[in-house]
Amino acid sequence: MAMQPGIVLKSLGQLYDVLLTNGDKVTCTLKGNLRMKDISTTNPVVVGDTVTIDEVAPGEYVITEIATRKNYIIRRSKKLSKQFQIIASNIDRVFVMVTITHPKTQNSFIDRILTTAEAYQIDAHLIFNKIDLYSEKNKADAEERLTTYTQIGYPCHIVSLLDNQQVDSLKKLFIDKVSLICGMSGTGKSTLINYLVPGINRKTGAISKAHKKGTHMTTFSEMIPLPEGGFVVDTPGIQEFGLADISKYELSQYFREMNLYRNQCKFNSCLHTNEPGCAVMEAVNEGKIAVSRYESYLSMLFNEGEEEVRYD
Ligand SMILES: Nc1nc2c(ncn2[C@@H]2O[C@H](COP(=O)(O)OP(=O)(O)OP(=O)(O)O)[C@@H](O)[C@H]2O)c(=O)[nH]1
Ligand SMILES: [Mg+2]
Ligand SMILES: [Zn+2]
Repeated sequence: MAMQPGIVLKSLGQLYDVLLTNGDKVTCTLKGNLRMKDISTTNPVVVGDTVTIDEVAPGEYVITEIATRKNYIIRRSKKLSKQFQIIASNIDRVFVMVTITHPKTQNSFIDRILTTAEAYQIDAHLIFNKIDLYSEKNKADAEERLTTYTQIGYPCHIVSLLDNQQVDSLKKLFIDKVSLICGMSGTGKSTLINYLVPGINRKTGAISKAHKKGTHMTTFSEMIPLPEGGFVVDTPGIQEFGLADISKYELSQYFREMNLYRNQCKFNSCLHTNEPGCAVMEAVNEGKIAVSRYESYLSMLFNEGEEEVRYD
């Protein structure tokens, strides 16, 4: 076998499952000097990477090259920590799995991932799941959020994954794309993948009764080929996403709705916090920008710190 291109489906310690263009799946190690190249990230090769494979001995495969990533999604190792891990790369579409209850997803969580998607121009959709469990109050909350995000331009879907008919309507959104499903533990990411790929049997876990939280069933990302074309990445439940290489001055440009106003701020360097003549703050006060989105913006602005952790 000569050199062959492939795509990384799974990373397990020092071993990587790679799908070759001829459809074969092989387990590979990493060429020694490649491992050292990028020591700033905890994981040199990630799910979604396009790689070159060499068969160095019969049945022994080595990754010799990693193609430049067109994008990647990162998570924080711990809340507020400066340690990041790449979850997956080369994504076409992100689905944020949101639940109002069991567990409760905060808007700030949604907005962090949307910001990264925006920075890389990755298409983003929101799936509000578990409507079968929603109280009247939960429904009102879902409706309000749905209105906010729809108005900004993010397609929103409201479903119960227990209802096959509703899930069928989601299926077509995945065809021929590399999609990533992300969300807190227990929101139903693996459940959705079990619908999309019959027979895959991803482990799903009941929600803890005491805390209404997920139990971290999925522990590492895996990219799964879809029967009708395309791939989907199942990810572990995440506490907090990292922001990809975004400076404070850029940040507001990744809140789509702020772009309508930010050029009208009095100062070019306006960060929209307390500057006079800030058109963004005025739009918030007039109800043209959702308060929750502005709060997410402020929390990202103040939590990221001046010295950005940069990855490339
Ligand atoms: N009532 C209800 N339960 C659901 C729905 N969707 C998923 N569940 C249940 O929620 C629990 C968690 O689902 P998972 O698919 O394991 O969640 P996950 O997002 O993959 O969680 P992690 O792998 O821990 O990140 C399971 O018991 C599912 O059966 C839904 O629409 N309604
Ligand atoms: Mg899971
Ligand atoms: Zn401003």
